[in-house]
Parts: sequence; C-alpha cells; structure tokens
Amino acid sequence: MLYPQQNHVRNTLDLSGIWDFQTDPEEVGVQQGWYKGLKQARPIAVPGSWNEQYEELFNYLGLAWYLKRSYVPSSWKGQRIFLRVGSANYFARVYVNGQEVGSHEGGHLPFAFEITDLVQWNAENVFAISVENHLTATRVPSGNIRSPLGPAASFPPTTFDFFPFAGLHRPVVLYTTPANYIEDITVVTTIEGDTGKVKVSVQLNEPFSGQGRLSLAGAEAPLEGVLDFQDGRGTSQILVPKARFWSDTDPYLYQLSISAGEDFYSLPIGIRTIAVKDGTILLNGRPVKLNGFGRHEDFIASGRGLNLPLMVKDYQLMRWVGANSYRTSHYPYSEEEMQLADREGFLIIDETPAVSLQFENEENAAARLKVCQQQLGELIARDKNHPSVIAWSVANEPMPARFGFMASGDSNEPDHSIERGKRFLDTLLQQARELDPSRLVTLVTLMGGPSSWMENCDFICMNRYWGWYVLGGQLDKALAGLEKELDGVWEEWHKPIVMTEFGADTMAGMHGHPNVMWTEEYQADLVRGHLAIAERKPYIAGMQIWNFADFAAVQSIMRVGGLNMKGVFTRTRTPKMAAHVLREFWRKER
Ligand code: GCB
Repeated sequence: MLYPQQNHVRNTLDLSGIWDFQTDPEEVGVQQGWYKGLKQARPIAVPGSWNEQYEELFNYLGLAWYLKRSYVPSSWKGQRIFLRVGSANYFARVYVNGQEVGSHEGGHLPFAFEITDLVQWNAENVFAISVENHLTATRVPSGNIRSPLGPAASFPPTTFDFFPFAGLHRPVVLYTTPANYIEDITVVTTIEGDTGKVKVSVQLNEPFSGQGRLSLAGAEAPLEGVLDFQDGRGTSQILVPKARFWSDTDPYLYQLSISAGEDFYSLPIGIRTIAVKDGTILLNGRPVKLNGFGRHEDFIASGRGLNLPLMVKDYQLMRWVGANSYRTSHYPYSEEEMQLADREGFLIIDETPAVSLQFENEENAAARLKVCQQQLGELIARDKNHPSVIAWSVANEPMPARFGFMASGDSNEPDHSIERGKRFLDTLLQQARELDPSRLVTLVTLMGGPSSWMENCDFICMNRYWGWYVLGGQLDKALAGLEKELDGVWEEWHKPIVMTEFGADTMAGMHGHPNVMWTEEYQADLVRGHLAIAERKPYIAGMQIWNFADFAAVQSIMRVGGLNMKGVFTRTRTPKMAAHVLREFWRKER
C-alpha cells in the first residue's frame, strides 16, 4: 500500500475539500441511487469527522453519504487510475459514476480500488462514498457490549475512552500508475561498524523477469544498485559506507529511488536498527529512552480528521517539553504523521485499533480476531518503511472478564477469558513478528490484568493509574505501590518496561494548596513522582504520559464536559503546570 506520489511518471489528484453530504438513517440510499447525486446535500469538509461539523450530528453514527464531482485530467489517458481513501471510520462503500467499486472495514487504514475503466473523460465524474460507524460487539474496537460499569457506563456505548468520531478522516486521492507498476517496496536496514546495509525488496503487479534500478541519494556519493526481477519480485542490497544513522537526535534521511519498467517510485528511508537487551531498548546498538506521550488524533471541529497545522504544532510542542517518542494510541495515525515522525526523529510505538478487546466467548473472540488480523496486516504493509516506527503494539488494554473494580460474576468460577485472551494475543504477536522480524512487538497491559499476557512481548508496556484510579489523593502511598509493582514485573520478566500510560485528570486553571485531585498542582506532582521513580530504575525504557492533550471522550460521570482531561496541554494546546515538569526532566536529557 504505497503512499500516492506525484513524480515524472505517476500522478495524483487530491479530492480533499468541500463535499456533498447527506445522512441516511433509514439506509435507503443504495435503493434510491444516492450514489448518483444527493437530493438534500449539505456541505461538509473532507478530511474531517462529521460529528463536530454539525451540532445535531454530534452523536450520529449511522450511515451517511459523501459525494464529490471532479474532472480527471485528459493527460492521464492510457494510465491506470486508482481511487484511494486514507481512512473512513468505520465501514465504507465506494461508487464511481454509479457503479460500486468496493468496500472496506476498519476505520484507520487506507484502501484503494482501480477505477480505470469507469472514468469519463469529457464530463465530470461522480465519486460517492457511504460511511457508517455503528458500534457493534464484533467490530474492532467494539461497542454496545453490556457494560459492567453500571452508572459509570458511557454514551455513546463504546468499550473505549475516546469519542467514536465518524466520517472520511483522511484525504481521498486519485492516483495513476503505468500499466505495469511497482506494487510494494520493503526496506530493511542493518548496521555493521560504520556501514549501513539497505536491503530492498520490490514487488511488481505482473510476473516480470528482467532488470530494474535502484539509487540512494544522501550519501557522500550517489549509490546505485540493480534489481534482478524473477516473476515480478526483485531484491537488492546497497552498502552505505560511513553511513549517517537515523536516530531521535539526528533523524537523517536518505532518498531511495526505484525504477522498474515504466514505473518509478521514490521514498525517504532511515538507516537504523532497533533491539532489546536485558532492561534496555537499543537504537543503533545504544540504549534509548522513549520519553513522550500517548496521544489522540483529536481537535475541535476537525474531530479525528487530518489537520496539518495542528500536526506541525503538536510536534513543536512535544519537542518543547523534550519528548522523543509517542504511541499511536489507540489506532494507526495518518501517513502524514508517520512521515513527519521520520523527519523530526520521533520513536513510535505503532498501534492497531484493537483497544479494550474482550474475550467473553469463543464466537465473538473469533470474529474480532479476524478483524484484528486484517488490520494488523494492513498497518504493517502501510508503515513498514518508516524508520520512526520501532515497534508494533497489537492491542491496548485487552481485558479479562474479571479484574479489579470491574469484577463481576461468581469469583470462584475459573475465568476462561484469560486463557482465550492469551491465545488471541499470542496469535497477533506472532503475526506481527512474522510479517516484520525487523521491529519489536508488544501489547499494552492494563492495571489488574493477567501478567501471563506479557509473556511474548519484546518489551513490557504498562498503563498504570497509581494516584488516580487507585489511591487517588494519596500520592505517597500510590508511588510506593507503583515502585513495588514495577520491581515485581521486572523480576518476573526481565524485559525493558515502558510506562505507556499514567496521569491524572486536571482542570486547566484549577489550583489548590493542598494539591487535591483535579488541580494542576496534583497532576504536576503525580508526573514528577513518576519520572523520579523512572530515573532510579534502569529497566524503565520509557515514560509516556497519558495524555499529550485533553481530548473528546464519550459522556459519562467520569468525563467532565465530555472530555478526558489528562492532557498536559489543553485541547486547544495551552500548557498545564505538568508540561513544565516534563521540561525539567526531559530537556536535561537531550
Ligand atoms: C486507559 C486507556 C485510555 C483512557 C485512560 C483514562 O487505561 O488506555 O484510553 O483514556 O485509561 O484516562 O482512563
């Protein structure tokens, strides 16, 4: 799934802008031919979620139609033409000039359909996409499962703690390729002394046998290579003497270009390795700490939609506090985010949409596993060439049926979901390892969850709310509890530990002496306490605060104004006191 690119051979036409839009709560659109035109259309921005563009659509998650008319340049005649959707949350069906061309499940990964034979050259083309985000038990993430939380249950009824924004969240693009084209490229780098080895595998769309060419710019002298294709597959290796290795402090990118037949594709690459040894994560053989955040793609009005100025600003703010890392909690972020991370030197734990998985029975678990496998495969296909991506996270906080304060049912009965969950999660970890042996694999565990689920991770990720959900208001005791738990996990697994979440909801501007919960002082002290512990524990390989910024959650008695306020920045990106604490700790490390 190569990112569409404009070069001397390939073309792109970005259809982002104002589209026609109409909701279809009765689901009559297909029967009434809405893909040809919308009778009661109103304008909507693409990319963007619909929920914050119109007030009465805030909680609407049903079917809706997007429609755009556009000419296709006549200079594209003779090329293959594809329509590509960057992300549509959750299920989308695509129509071109009245014909259905395909559908896609899963809200955060791109999909494309060839539309060459459907294009009209002397008239506008009609591109229509229907999208719905029904919350159901066997989708990933899931919704509408009976909540054990009782009065704390949320609306809309998600299993996860963020707003289920719906719509076309990333650009819709037309792109071309020559008749025979480069379908996929895989770049794997290794290091020997000061030499970088760049191994490139190229897959063509047809079983071509013959030669292609490679070149790498950015080294002292341009480097060239030959690709010998057999049945459409060619591999080659380029050696880069005295290579400049990609890292968080020097994110140096080389430019790799590939020519095969009539096609050409070029992409930035970084030469780096990632590994774990004892309690450390090694970047290019040297220990590195992942300091940063769990984040969300979330902002006022644009919702989960790609927002480029916000993206640039967020990177600048992360740099300002001295962060070098984040996790794409709880779904794959845009391709543009990953490109920026490569360029800015961020170390990414790249996460699938498998948040809050449950394993309540074999049937639902089997249905969810299928969706998880599809999404994990699509994610790795999309992001495998980004040097910034150092690890795949196959799930966030999978849940056993009984744990901690959510325990229900007869506790003398064995909890079969633990063993069922273990099989499920091991399957995903194994899949990630097979698809990409060059990166680390992990999953993110929740407080009170079974320790056995950590067994097959390269490093341990822990979300822990000591001082918030547990021992709130009692920071001394909470921090002692945290320290004890961390030492216990280290003793058990002897793997590096990244705290992928910790934090406190904080109402910006609320102060207190004493520093009670919800005040800025409390969050600042909680963060300080956690970072101080991390400094004393060599096996802590990273501290990622929950969350970078306040974000839209679902409504419940837990979320004031529908917001999760654990951000160290507000939703509009004003720093809270905790942001300055991060600067104290992290700026001195860089
Ligand atoms: C978690 C979840 C995250 C929530 C957070 C919270 O453990 O992974 O999605 O937003 O807790 O604030 O409760």
